[in-house]
Amino acid sequence: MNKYLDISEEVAKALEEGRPVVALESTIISHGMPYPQNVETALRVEKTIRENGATPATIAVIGGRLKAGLSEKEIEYLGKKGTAVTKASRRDLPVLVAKGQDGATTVATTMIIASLAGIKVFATGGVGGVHRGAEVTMDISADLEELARTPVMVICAGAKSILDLGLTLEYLETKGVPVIGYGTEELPAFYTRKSGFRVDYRLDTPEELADTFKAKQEMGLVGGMLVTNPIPEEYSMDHERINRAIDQAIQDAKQLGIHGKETTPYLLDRIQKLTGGDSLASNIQLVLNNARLAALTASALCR
Ligand code: PSU
Ligand code: MN
Repeated sequence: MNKYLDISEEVAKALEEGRPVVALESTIISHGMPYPQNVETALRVEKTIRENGATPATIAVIGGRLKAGLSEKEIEYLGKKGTAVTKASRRDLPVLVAKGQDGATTVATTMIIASLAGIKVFATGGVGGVHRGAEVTMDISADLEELARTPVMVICAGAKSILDLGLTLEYLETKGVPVIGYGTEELPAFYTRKSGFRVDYRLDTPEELADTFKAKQEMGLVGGMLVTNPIPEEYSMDHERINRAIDQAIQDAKQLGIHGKETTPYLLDRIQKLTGGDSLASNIQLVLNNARLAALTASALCR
């Protein structure tokens, strides 16, 4: 085992016995939602995974240790600290580990640590991507590069239109990352089920997801797979309304000179405020929906 990695007792036991485990990220807790909804959601997500037959492994860096499986206390700690915790992507890990510091893991770093621990399925809300205007800023999330190199299946609700969805799909195609629509031919846009962009393939069952991932791995093709699972109809938002909030948030970010790693957390927070919390309610529901699918898929992979 990697000398910097700590696997919790519960997660280690499940892995040893060949039982399904689902990884969860912690930037969504510290930077993706406000306290206390962030902690409540993180614990509800873990519960949902258990109810669907798998073991949750929330991932973070605590005191310089890579953690696969957090206690309730550790989740509460990260949630309360919020944006005071370092948002940790691939480039941040060396310094955090060497200095013994804390970090909330993004999709990229959660994939790295999940892979070190031997966890193959990871559920979250949204992934990073190519930002609008990236042809000038070059702001492309390290999440995409991680999907190209690290063997973890990431189950998300598609990508928000804070990103350039078309360029994000092009980037993933270049990097050889399969983008799967779960029960849909259309890329879901996080808060809504439709985006106007097509996914590469539609798959309809957890077994099909598991078979596809297995085939990719057994052929020796490096990298992960992105599963986009549309938000349930009853929780999806009105297109016009959410897109107006997103456009406004992007304009505000520009005016304030927000850039780099602050961009995504700023936009998420601004959108939540502009929609009077409705987007947060949708966000929570889509994460629970992804957790359910991830648990079923991890179970299928174990069979
Ligand atoms: N998108 C969301 N919610 C999130 C994030 C993205 O809808 O919480 C977080 C995830 O942790 C993702 C990260 O990995 O933001 C991407 O940040 P960046 O664009 O700086 O790579
Ligand atoms: Mn960025």
